[in-house]
Amino acid sequence: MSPVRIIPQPTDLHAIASETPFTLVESSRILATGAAASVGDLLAGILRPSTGYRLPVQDPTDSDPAGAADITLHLDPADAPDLGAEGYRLVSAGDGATLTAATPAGLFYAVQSLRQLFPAAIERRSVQSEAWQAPAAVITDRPRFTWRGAMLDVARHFFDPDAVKHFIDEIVLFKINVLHLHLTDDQGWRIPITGRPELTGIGASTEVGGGPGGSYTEEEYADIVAYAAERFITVVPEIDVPGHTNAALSAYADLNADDTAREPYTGIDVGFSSLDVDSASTWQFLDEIFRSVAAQTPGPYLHIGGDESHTTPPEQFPGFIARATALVARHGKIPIAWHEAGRSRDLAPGTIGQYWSFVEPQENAAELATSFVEQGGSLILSPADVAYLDITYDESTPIGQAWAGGPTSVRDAYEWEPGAILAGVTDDAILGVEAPLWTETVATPADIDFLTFPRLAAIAEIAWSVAPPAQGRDWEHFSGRLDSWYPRFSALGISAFDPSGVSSSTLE
Ligand code: TNX
Repeated sequence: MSPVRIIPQPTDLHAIASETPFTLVESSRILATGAAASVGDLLAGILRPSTGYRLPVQDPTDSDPAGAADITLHLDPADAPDLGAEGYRLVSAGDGATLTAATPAGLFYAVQSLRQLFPAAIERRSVQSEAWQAPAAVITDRPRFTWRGAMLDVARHFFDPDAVKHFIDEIVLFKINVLHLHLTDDQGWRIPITGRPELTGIGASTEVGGGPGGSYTEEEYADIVAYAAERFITVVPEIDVPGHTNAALSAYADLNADDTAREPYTGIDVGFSSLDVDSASTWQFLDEIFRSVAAQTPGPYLHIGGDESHTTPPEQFPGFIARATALVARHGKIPIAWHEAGRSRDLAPGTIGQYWSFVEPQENAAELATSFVEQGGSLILSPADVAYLDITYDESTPIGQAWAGGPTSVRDAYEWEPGAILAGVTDDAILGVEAPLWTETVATPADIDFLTFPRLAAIAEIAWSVAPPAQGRDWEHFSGRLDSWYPRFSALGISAFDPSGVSSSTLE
């Protein structure tokens, strides 16, 4: 029986080598009721294709008592003090497997750990002949941070709803709970807005390199959001303003100070576009946009970008941000902005900052990020030199960008500490961690997989697992667990970057 290796590392894990493993068999059942039953259905959806077993999801109160081959999902709000809103307990042994949590989200994370206890072939989508054993273990686990994010830029290259759902299926494996969608940029506008058809007309007509672009319909966006929510992922829509707006400026002439529509843009430069921040048309436009995006998005957040607005008059930028965050708040959402927006000292209350400078803050980034905390907000940390998924891994990486102190190895992505970046900003002001995938060089789902994995596994461990001891994270321990993940990536059909060639060995 292989040792217990889970990513992200659980808070407390005891493998019991002397105990009989849990074994899933033809007659196994999933026992769950109420809200636990929908998590049970998701678990059944993972286990049925490879085992070929029926695995009925049954209500334990009107079924035979749990047997040695059954998996029980137990929801008990009384566990909240111990397990928190997202924690869980998992016991796997010869007399059965039991997953316990105070919330359905906690049960869902227990499921993500349980699937890693089975042989990698459990992830295949066709029937395999395997002994479906999970080693005997007791796990008690809860996350360090409540924000464990991944960002997908669907503006530079458009990714259709199936590709986004596929990405969701992949990121939940590592207990990610936020999907930030970068929906608008110079190269394309991807979300429909009532009364503004040209945003998803001219504005969506292209992408980097001149491909066809595209956009979601309202139904498709709603479907992505619902698919994410069923998997305990909050979708955070980003409408990047006042810079990164060429697509909008190409769609509506009156957004430009000279009343002339811009040409659609298919290059990869940043920082050249800006809304005309003082015009009535701009504020009418933003009111319609934020109203519509807020109405289409059930989650509490709306990201307004605010990065790299190099052609916005610097003296007008802080006032723009103050007004834009207030407008988002008026439409009922919590504003989020990249750290440059900390130039405003008049942010809407509770505005969240997203830090994207380096682990060693560059220029005045530390001051700008800290401004959010001084104004009562919190921070999401996405240090570009370790957490940007679009940076190359090494000199041989066929896609990706090379700035941000790159290349960024898997080890670089793993060995950093969120609490050590900004002086005075510790866990109470840090909402969490997010890994952005910008897609200037990323055109296909396979490209997404290659740059995202395995680095997202490293970032997810930083977001989930408890603060490391003073001597730092244990890279050897992580990389051992990661090596054992390659058969799983392969069973899942994820072509992850594999620096040490483990995927072609027989390692299990
Ligand atoms: C910077 S970091 C950007 C993006 C680019 C990315 C490329 C930030 C908030 N903006 O517009 O896509 O670099 O790595």
